[in-house]
Amino acid sequence: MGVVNVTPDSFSDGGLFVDTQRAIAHARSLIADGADIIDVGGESTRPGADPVDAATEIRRVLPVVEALAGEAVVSIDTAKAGVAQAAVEAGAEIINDVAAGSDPGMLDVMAETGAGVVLMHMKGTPRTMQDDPRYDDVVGEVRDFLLRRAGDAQARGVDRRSIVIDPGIGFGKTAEHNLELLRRLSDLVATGFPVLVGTSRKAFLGRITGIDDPRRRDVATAATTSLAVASGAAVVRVHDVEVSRQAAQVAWAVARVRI
Ligand code: PMM
Repeated sequence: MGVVNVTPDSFSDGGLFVDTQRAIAHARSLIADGADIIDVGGESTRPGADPVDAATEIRRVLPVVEALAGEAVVSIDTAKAGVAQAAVEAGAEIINDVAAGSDPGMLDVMAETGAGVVLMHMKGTPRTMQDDPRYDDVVGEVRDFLLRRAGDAQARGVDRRSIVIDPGIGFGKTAEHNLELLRRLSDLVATGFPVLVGTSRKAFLGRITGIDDPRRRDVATAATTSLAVASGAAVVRVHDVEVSRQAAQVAWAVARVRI
Protein backbone atom coordinates (compact mmCIF):
# COMPACT_ATOMS: atom_id res chain seq x y z
CA MET A 1 0.00 0.00 0.00
CA GLY A 2 1.57 3.28 -1.14
CA VAL A 3 0.83 6.49 0.76
CA VAL A 4 -0.42 9.67 -0.91
CA ASN A 5 -1.07 12.42 1.63
CA VAL A 6 -2.93 15.39 0.12
CA THR A 7 -2.21 17.48 3.21
CA PRO A 8 -0.13 20.55 4.04
CA ASP A 9 1.16 19.09 7.33
CA SER A 10 1.82 15.30 7.34
CA PHE A 11 5.09 14.51 9.10
CA SER A 12 7.14 13.17 6.20
CA ASP A 13 5.47 14.39 3.01
CA GLY A 14 3.21 17.23 4.22
CA GLY A 15 2.92 19.98 1.63
CA LEU A 16 4.51 17.98 -1.17
CA PHE A 17 1.32 16.69 -2.74
CA VAL A 18 -1.38 19.22 -1.76
CA ASP A 19 -1.66 20.09 -5.41
CA THR A 20 -4.06 17.62 -7.07
CA GLN A 21 -1.98 17.03 -10.18
CA ARG A 22 1.19 16.44 -8.17
CA ALA A 23 -0.64 14.01 -5.90
CA ILE A 24 -1.93 12.05 -8.91
CA ALA A 25 1.50 11.99 -10.55
CA HIS A 26 3.05 10.79 -7.30
CA ALA A 27 0.45 8.02 -6.97
CA ARG A 28 1.20 6.90 -10.54
CA SER A 29 4.89 6.65 -9.73
CA LEU A 30 4.03 4.49 -6.70
CA ILE A 31 1.88 2.24 -8.93
CA ALA A 32 4.80 1.96 -11.38
CA ASP A 33 7.00 0.98 -8.41
CA GLY A 34 4.63 -1.90 -7.65
CA ALA A 35 1.97 -0.56 -5.25
CA ASP A 36 -1.18 -2.70 -5.35
CA ILE A 37 -3.16 -0.22 -3.25
CA ILE A 38 -2.95 3.59 -3.09
CA ASP A 39 -3.99 5.08 0.27
CA VAL A 40 -5.22 8.65 -0.20
CA GLY A 41 -5.47 10.87 2.90
CA GLY A 42 -6.67 14.47 3.33
CA GLU A 43 -6.14 14.94 7.07
CA SER A 44 -2.82 14.64 8.87
CA THR A 45 -2.78 12.24 11.81
CA ARG A 46 0.73 13.17 12.97
CA PRO A 47 1.03 13.69 16.75
CA GLY A 48 -0.40 17.10 17.73
CA ALA A 49 -2.14 17.67 14.37
CA ASP A 50 -5.25 19.85 14.26
CA PRO A 51 -8.38 18.25 12.82
CA VAL A 52 -9.82 19.50 9.51
CA ASP A 53 -13.50 19.66 8.57
CA ALA A 54 -15.12 17.13 6.24
CA ALA A 55 -15.64 19.62 3.40
CA THR A 56 -11.91 20.48 3.33
CA GLU A 57 -10.94 16.83 3.45
CA ILE A 58 -13.35 15.94 0.63
CA ARG A 59 -12.07 18.83 -1.50
CA ARG A 60 -8.51 17.57 -1.11
CA VAL A 61 -9.04 13.86 -1.72
CA LEU A 62 -11.93 13.52 -4.17
CA PRO A 63 -10.21 14.55 -7.41
CA VAL A 64 -7.29 12.28 -6.55
CA VAL A 65 -9.53 9.30 -5.80
CA GLU A 66 -11.51 9.87 -9.00
CA ALA A 67 -8.39 10.04 -11.14
CA LEU A 68 -6.82 6.89 -9.68
CA ALA A 69 -9.83 4.59 -9.45
CA GLY A 70 -9.35 2.10 -12.27
CA GLU A 71 -5.56 2.40 -12.16
CA ALA A 72 -5.10 0.78 -8.73
CA VAL A 73 -7.18 -0.26 -5.76
CA VAL A 74 -7.79 3.04 -3.98
CA SER A 75 -8.08 3.25 -0.21
CA ILE A 76 -9.38 6.35 1.57
CA ASP A 77 -7.54 7.21 4.79
CA THR A 78 -10.22 8.95 6.86
CA ALA A 79 -11.94 8.81 10.23
CA LYS A 80 -15.06 10.62 8.94
CA ALA A 81 -18.14 8.78 7.69
CA GLY A 82 -19.01 11.55 5.20
CA VAL A 83 -15.55 11.54 3.64
CA ALA A 84 -15.57 7.75 3.41
CA GLN A 85 -18.98 7.76 1.73
CA ALA A 86 -17.95 10.42 -0.82
CA ALA A 87 -14.68 8.64 -1.58
CA VAL A 88 -16.34 5.26 -2.15
CA GLU A 89 -18.85 6.94 -4.49
CA ALA A 90 -15.83 8.38 -6.35
CA GLY A 91 -14.28 4.91 -6.74
CA ALA A 92 -12.41 4.05 -3.53
CA GLU A 93 -12.69 0.35 -2.63
CA ILE A 94 -11.21 0.40 0.88
CA ILE A 95 -11.99 2.59 3.91
CA ASN A 96 -8.85 2.94 6.05
CA ASP A 97 -10.09 4.27 9.38
CA VAL A 98 -7.47 5.19 12.00
CA ALA A 99 -10.35 5.63 14.48
CA ALA A 100 -11.68 2.07 13.84
CA GLY A 101 -15.29 3.09 13.20
CA SER A 102 -15.77 5.53 16.08
CA ASP A 103 -17.34 8.35 14.02
CA PRO A 104 -21.14 8.03 14.26
CA GLY A 105 -22.32 6.59 10.98
CA MET A 106 -18.94 5.16 9.96
CA LEU A 107 -19.85 1.50 10.61
CA ASP A 108 -23.07 1.99 8.60
CA VAL A 109 -21.10 3.46 5.67
CA MET A 110 -18.71 0.52 5.87
CA ALA A 111 -21.59 -1.96 5.87
CA GLU A 112 -23.75 -0.26 3.23
CA THR A 113 -20.96 0.37 0.72
CA GLY A 114 -19.50 -3.13 1.08
CA ALA A 115 -16.02 -1.57 0.95
CA GLY A 116 -12.95 -3.26 2.36
CA VAL A 117 -12.29 -1.93 5.84
CA VAL A 118 -9.11 -1.28 7.83
CA LEU A 119 -9.72 -0.95 11.58
CA MET A 120 -6.70 0.61 13.33
CA HIS A 121 -5.90 0.90 17.02
CA MET A 122 -5.21 4.36 18.42
CA LYS A 123 -5.01 5.40 22.07
CA GLY A 124 -6.52 8.89 22.43
CA THR A 125 -6.61 11.33 19.51
CA PRO A 126 -3.78 12.62 17.29
CA ARG A 127 -3.69 15.79 19.44
CA THR A 128 -3.05 13.90 22.68
CA MET A 129 -1.96 10.37 21.81
CA GLN A 130 1.77 10.78 22.49
CA ASP A 131 1.25 12.30 25.99
CA ASP A 132 2.74 9.47 28.05
CA PRO A 133 0.85 6.45 26.67
CA ARG A 134 0.72 3.48 29.08
CA TYR A 135 -0.38 -0.13 28.82
CA ASP A 136 -0.15 -3.15 31.13
CA ASP A 137 0.06 -5.46 28.13
CA VAL A 138 0.23 -3.51 24.88
CA VAL A 139 -0.23 -6.48 22.54
CA GLY A 140 -3.16 -7.94 24.51
CA GLU A 141 -4.91 -4.57 24.84
CA VAL A 142 -4.47 -3.72 21.15
CA ARG A 143 -5.67 -7.18 20.09
CA ASP A 144 -8.73 -7.07 22.38
CA PHE A 145 -9.64 -3.57 21.16
CA LEU A 146 -9.38 -4.63 17.51
CA LEU A 147 -11.43 -7.80 18.08
CA ARG A 148 -14.10 -5.74 19.85
CA ARG A 149 -14.29 -3.21 17.01
CA ALA A 150 -14.32 -5.97 14.40
CA GLY A 151 -17.22 -7.53 16.35
CA ASP A 152 -19.07 -4.18 16.42
CA ALA A 153 -18.55 -3.79 12.68
CA GLN A 154 -19.90 -7.27 11.96
CA ALA A 155 -22.90 -6.64 14.23
CA ARG A 156 -23.68 -3.61 12.03
CA GLY A 157 -23.48 -5.67 8.84
CA VAL A 158 -19.84 -5.49 7.75
CA ASP A 159 -18.76 -8.81 6.19
CA ARG A 160 -16.06 -10.53 8.24
CA ARG A 161 -14.06 -11.13 5.05
CA SER A 162 -13.90 -7.35 4.40
CA ILE A 163 -12.09 -6.58 7.66
CA VAL A 164 -8.34 -5.94 8.06
CA ILE A 165 -6.86 -5.04 11.47
CA ASP A 166 -3.91 -2.74 12.19
CA PRO A 167 -2.04 -2.23 15.50
CA GLY A 168 -1.55 1.48 14.74
CA ILE A 169 2.21 1.79 15.08
CA GLY A 170 2.98 5.23 16.58
CA PHE A 171 -0.63 6.04 17.50
CA GLY A 172 -0.51 6.43 21.28
CA LYS A 173 2.57 4.23 21.67
CA THR A 174 6.14 4.69 22.84
CA ALA A 175 9.02 3.29 20.78
CA GLU A 176 9.07 0.28 23.14
CA HIS A 177 5.34 -0.32 22.59
CA ASN A 178 5.88 -0.22 18.81
CA LEU A 179 8.75 -2.70 19.04
CA GLU A 180 6.74 -5.05 21.23
CA LEU A 181 3.84 -4.95 18.75
CA LEU A 182 6.21 -5.78 15.88
CA ARG A 183 7.92 -8.50 17.89
CA ARG A 184 4.59 -10.17 18.70
CA LEU A 185 2.76 -9.42 15.46
CA SER A 186 1.95 -13.11 15.11
CA ASP A 187 -0.46 -12.70 18.08
CA LEU A 188 -2.52 -10.39 15.85
CA VAL A 189 -2.13 -12.63 12.80
CA ALA A 190 -3.48 -15.49 14.96
CA THR A 191 -6.85 -13.68 15.19
CA GLY A 192 -7.48 -14.80 11.61
CA PHE A 193 -7.99 -11.25 10.30
CA PRO A 194 -5.49 -10.01 7.72
CA VAL A 195 -3.07 -7.59 9.42
CA LEU A 196 -1.89 -4.24 8.02
CA VAL A 197 1.28 -2.65 9.40
CA GLY A 198 2.26 1.02 8.99
CA THR A 199 5.75 1.79 10.25
CA SER A 200 6.88 3.93 7.34
CA ARG A 201 9.34 6.68 8.34
CA LYS A 202 7.86 6.87 11.85
CA ALA A 203 9.65 8.49 14.79
CA PHE A 204 10.69 5.25 16.53
CA LEU A 205 12.81 4.41 13.46
CA GLY A 206 14.52 7.78 13.86
CA ARG A 207 15.19 7.00 17.51
CA ILE A 208 16.79 3.66 16.67
CA THR A 209 18.88 4.87 13.73
CA GLY A 210 19.58 8.46 14.79
CA ILE A 211 18.19 9.67 11.45
CA ASP A 212 16.22 12.89 12.04
CA ASP A 213 14.90 13.46 8.53
CA PRO A 214 11.87 11.16 8.03
CA ARG A 215 12.53 11.03 4.28
CA ARG A 216 15.82 9.26 4.93
CA ARG A 217 14.17 6.43 6.91
CA ASP A 218 13.11 4.22 3.99
CA VAL A 219 15.80 1.59 4.53
CA ALA A 220 14.84 1.42 8.20
CA THR A 221 11.23 1.10 7.05
CA ALA A 222 12.19 -1.78 4.75
CA ALA A 223 13.70 -3.64 7.71
CA THR A 224 10.33 -3.49 9.47
CA THR A 225 8.58 -4.49 6.22
CA SER A 226 10.67 -7.68 6.06
CA LEU A 227 9.98 -8.54 9.69
CA ALA A 228 6.25 -7.79 9.39
CA VAL A 229 5.88 -9.89 6.25
CA ALA A 230 7.85 -12.75 7.82
CA SER A 231 5.45 -12.57 10.81
CA GLY A 232 2.45 -12.89 8.50
CA ALA A 233 1.38 -9.29 7.77
CA ALA A 234 -0.87 -9.11 4.72
CA VAL A 235 -0.39 -5.43 3.86
CA VAL A 236 2.37 -2.90 4.56
CA ARG A 237 1.64 0.83 4.24
CA VAL A 238 4.74 2.69 3.00
CA HIS A 239 5.91 5.93 1.39
CA ASP A 240 8.73 4.34 -0.65
CA VAL A 241 7.12 1.42 -2.49
CA GLU A 242 10.16 0.41 -4.53
CA VAL A 243 12.38 -0.32 -1.52
CA SER A 244 9.70 -1.94 0.65
CA ARG A 245 8.34 -4.05 -2.20
CA GLN A 246 11.76 -5.63 -2.70
CA ALA A 247 12.04 -6.27 1.03
CA ALA A 248 8.53 -7.77 1.12
CA GLN A 249 9.17 -10.04 -1.86
CA VAL A 250 12.36 -11.46 -0.38
CA ALA A 251 10.88 -11.83 3.12
CA TRP A 252 7.88 -13.62 1.63
CA ALA A 253 10.04 -15.96 -0.44
CA VAL A 254 12.01 -16.98 2.65
CA ALA A 255 9.12 -17.13 5.12
CA ARG A 256 6.17 -18.56 3.23
CA VAL A 257 7.14 -22.15 3.76
CA ARG A 258 6.47 -21.77 7.45
CA ILE A 259 3.65 -19.18 7.73
N1 PMM B 1 -0.27 5.76 9.72
C1 PMM B 1 -0.49 7.02 9.31
C2 PMM B 1 -1.67 7.36 8.63
N2 PMM B 1 -2.60 6.42 8.36
N3 PMM B 1 -3.34 4.19 8.48
C3 PMM B 1 -3.14 2.94 8.89
N4 PMM B 1 -4.08 1.99 8.63
N5 PMM B 1 -2.01 2.55 9.56
C4 PMM B 1 -1.03 3.44 9.88
O1 PMM B 1 -0.05 3.05 10.53
C5 PMM B 1 -1.20 4.80 9.46
C6 PMM B 1 -2.39 5.14 8.75
C7 PMM B 1 0.52 8.09 9.61
O2 PMM B 1 1.47 8.17 8.61
P1 PMM B 1 1.51 9.31 7.45
O3 PMM B 1 1.34 10.65 8.14
O4 PMM B 1 2.82 9.16 6.82
O5 PMM B 1 0.40 9.04 6.50
